Formats: sequence, C-alpha cells, structure tokens
Amino acid sequence: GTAQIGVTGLAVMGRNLARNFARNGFTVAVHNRTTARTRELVDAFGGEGAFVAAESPEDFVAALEPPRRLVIMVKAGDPTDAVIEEFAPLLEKGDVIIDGGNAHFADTRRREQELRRRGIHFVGTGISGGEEGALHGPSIMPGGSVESYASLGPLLERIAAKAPDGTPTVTHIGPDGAGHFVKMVHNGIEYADMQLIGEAYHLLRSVAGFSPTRIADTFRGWNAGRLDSYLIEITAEVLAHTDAATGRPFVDVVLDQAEQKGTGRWTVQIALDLGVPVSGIAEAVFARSLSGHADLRSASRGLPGPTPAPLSGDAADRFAARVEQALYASKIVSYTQGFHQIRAGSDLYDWDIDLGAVASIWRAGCIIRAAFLDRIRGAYDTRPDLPSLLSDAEFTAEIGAAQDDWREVVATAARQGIPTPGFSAALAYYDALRAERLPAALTQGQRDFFGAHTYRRIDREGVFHTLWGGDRSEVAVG
Ligand code: NBP
Repeated sequence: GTAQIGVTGLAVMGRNLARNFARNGFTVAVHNRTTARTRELVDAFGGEGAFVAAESPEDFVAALEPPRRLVIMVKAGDPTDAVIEEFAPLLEKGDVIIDGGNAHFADTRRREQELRRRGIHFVGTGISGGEEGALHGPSIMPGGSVESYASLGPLLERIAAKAPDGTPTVTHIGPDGAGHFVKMVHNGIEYADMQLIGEAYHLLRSVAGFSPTRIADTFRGWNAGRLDSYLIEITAEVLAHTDAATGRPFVDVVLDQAEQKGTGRWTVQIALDLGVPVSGIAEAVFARSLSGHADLRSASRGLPGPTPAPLSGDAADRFAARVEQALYASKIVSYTQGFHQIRAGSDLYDWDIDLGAVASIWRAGCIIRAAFLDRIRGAYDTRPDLPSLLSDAEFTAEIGAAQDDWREVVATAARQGIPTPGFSAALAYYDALRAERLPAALTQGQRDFFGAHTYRRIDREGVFHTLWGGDRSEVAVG
C-alpha cells in the first residue's frame, strides 16, 4: 500500500477529514459502507490531493502502508463496534485504529483493551470543530498508547488547527479513553458557555431593553476584549440575522426549545459518579431540557411573578457593562469546574493529563476556542498542580473585580423574574468555596440524627455519634 492514512466512514466529518489529510500532502485511502459515497468524494474532490478509493475492506487495508493507520468516522455506538470487527481481523500487530467519532470514553476503554490484546493500537480521538473544523483544521484530542502517538502525531499535527502562536492544536492526551473523556468535558463546557451567553442575551433584551441588533453590536464589542471567542462571535452573527420570510429578527422566529445530542449529559453523569461539582454544566443541560418541556411550560404560564421593567439610557448601558462582568466571572467558574472534572478523571484512571496542554489545544479549531484559553494555559504552565483555576492569582483578581457587578446582575435577574441558572449557580459555587463555614455541618448533624451516620469534629480526631434518642451524650465510634 502507498497511503499514509485511511478514512472509513465518509459522511460529512469523514469526507472533510480525508480532504484535510489530502490537502496536506498525504495519500489517503477512502472507504465507506455505501460505495457511492466513496465515488462521490473522489469525483468531487479528487483534484485536491492523492486519494485511493477502496470498495471493499480488503482493498482499503491493502491500500495502507504499514504500520497501517485507519481512521473510523462512523456514527458512534454500535456502528463503531461493527466497523472495528470488520477491519481488525484484516490488520497486523502494530497497526493503529483511530476512532474519531464521538464515543463514550468507557466504550473507548473497552475497545482499547480488547484490541491491545490482539496487538492493535486503538486511539480514541476527540475531534472538535464540526465539519468546518474537520476540513480546515480541528482541535484533536487523541488517547491511546504513547507508541501510537509517535506514529500518528506528525500527521495529526499537520491537519490540526494552529493556535495564534503557531502551535498545532493536538497533543497526546493520555492512555485509552483519556482523549474521548477530554472531548466530553470540552462539550460540557461548550454547553455552559452557550447557556451563559444565552442568559446575557436574555438580560440585555429584557432588562436593558436592547433590540437583537443592538445586542449583536454589544457582543461584537465584547468580542474585541477579554471575551474574544468563537461562540461570542457567532452569537453576534445569529442576533444580527433577519428572517427573510417575515422580516423579523431571526432569533424571534425560532422555536425556543433547545435540543441536545448527549455529550453534555454524559459530562454531568460522569461528574456525578466522580463527585465533582460541575453545577454550571449541569444547569446548562437542565436549561435545555426545561426548554423542551412545552406542555409543562404552557401549563405554567399563569404562575405569578414580576413583569420585567426595561431600563433606558445610561442605566441600560451601565447594566450591560455589568452583564459583561457577570458573564466573564461565570465563565471562569465553568472552566474551573470543567478542569476539575478532567483532573478527577485523570487521577481515577491514571491518565496523567497535562491540563495546560489541554487548554493549549482548545485555543483554536474547536467550538470553545477563545483568547481566554491562553490565560488558562498560562495558569497551569506556571503551576501544573494548581488546585483550582480560581486559585490562580490573576483569575482571583479578575473575579474579585467582577463580583460586585456579578451579584448585582444576579439580584436584578431575581427581582425582575429572569431565569439565570448559569450565572446564579456559578456565583453560589464561588461563594460556597469562599465560605468559612458551610451548613454541611448541619447536614452531618441531621444524618447522624436519623441514620446514625456519624460525624467528625473540628477540635478532635475521630468519628462520633450523638445518642439522639437517649441522653444525647456523645460517643466515639470505631
Ligand atoms: P454520522 O454520524 O451521520 O454517520 C454516518 C456514517 O456512518 C456513514 O458513513 C455511514 O455509512 C456510517 N455507518 C453507519 Br450510520 N452504520 C454503519 C455500519 N454499521 N457499518 C459501517 N458504516 C456505518 O456521520 P458524521 O456526522 O460525519 O459523524 C461521524 C462521527 O463524527 C460521529 O461519531 C459523530 O458523532 C462525530 N462527530 C461529528 C461532528 C459533527 O459536527 N457532525 C463533530 C465531531 C464529531 P453509510 O454511508 O453506508 O450509511
């Protein structure tokens, strides 16, 4: 074989990834279950580079130069297992299967273990950036063995996006499922970012009284500052768009029920298992599901509450500036929570993930790309064992400077009846971390009262129980 890489699964993602490899000078073998797709790709884009079209799995494998590198880009779940079973028997020891689909990291761990026994490297790889990213440069999060990265890394570095300083947005994340785990948390953070931006929009619309086009301008202004990011940029585009059919703002004619494919939900499910408080991501997932409960919402429309009274003039502008502070502070909290989850996963599975490197490869190519990520990279590069992003001196200073406005925004939202679960949960997280004492002490007392669950004391070592049903004396346990 002469192809340095092969791609099987030529729907939008696989096709664009194959073109990206070809445009970067690699010979790419291409294959798809339905062979018409393979022909269509070569007919339409064959001029972009060197493609080898393969009709059968045998032809596909024969087209690859050893050690074979074979990217699977099919629908995640059972199709991925089916395709692995189709190809693995045709491969030799040392060959590398790359799964670029949105697999659950637990599936990736299982597949990696099975294939390792057969001498095949399995590289579960998170790929972010959608179809545009796949074609022009995604952010790539490969897991798997160090050895597989040695063979694969140079190719991925060529097709990845480049951060502003020129670094390719790909790094070996860690063994087995580490890449798909990090991609999962990336998507969870993406949910949180989108929810926070949505809340900012809602407040600017209902409290500041701004029109969608004015809000688009406001976001463009923010995008020139510390909130500079792809999501803020496209938010301005969406808000400035007018519906051709009605002449109304596009955002006013779209049904307000958000959908989800499931990676945000996975992030929260896994966070619950790990015991990591990712309240911002959880609120974002719940906000989407609440929006989708049309019956519940229409049945609840008569519930009493305030009617927002929009501000005007300077007061509206001052409020908008406060919303920027609240958005930025809440964003710091979301990333703090997301990186905490990555650290917890890394500790549990012994992945040894470099958090600074993760922030670095999210700087370009992916949906959450933002100037902000360079700051996070800096924070972890300076102190790899940083216990929390909030303990970085610069972030501490920024959130400290933002907090008065942040509190004012959350208070105003509550008074005017605007739901801001993301802003509010972020503030509650921040205040819970700063608190000298938490009511968790009372929780422990309650647990000891009804279930003899015991408690520890602030002034003595040991585990204790109070005889609540008796003379209420305290006994040391164990
Ligand atoms: P889809 O997720 O829609 O999958 C379609 C592809 O899967 C086609 O090539 C189809 O072959 C193949 N396939 C299926 Br379905 N079942 C198969 C089976 N049993 N055996 C062999 N092939 C099978 O494609 P996509 O939207 O390009 O996404 C590909 C992967 O990338 C997914 O895992 C997705 O989650 C992930 N991803 C997508 C995005 C995005 O923005 N779309 C971003 C990042 C990651 P056929 O042509 O013969 O039906």
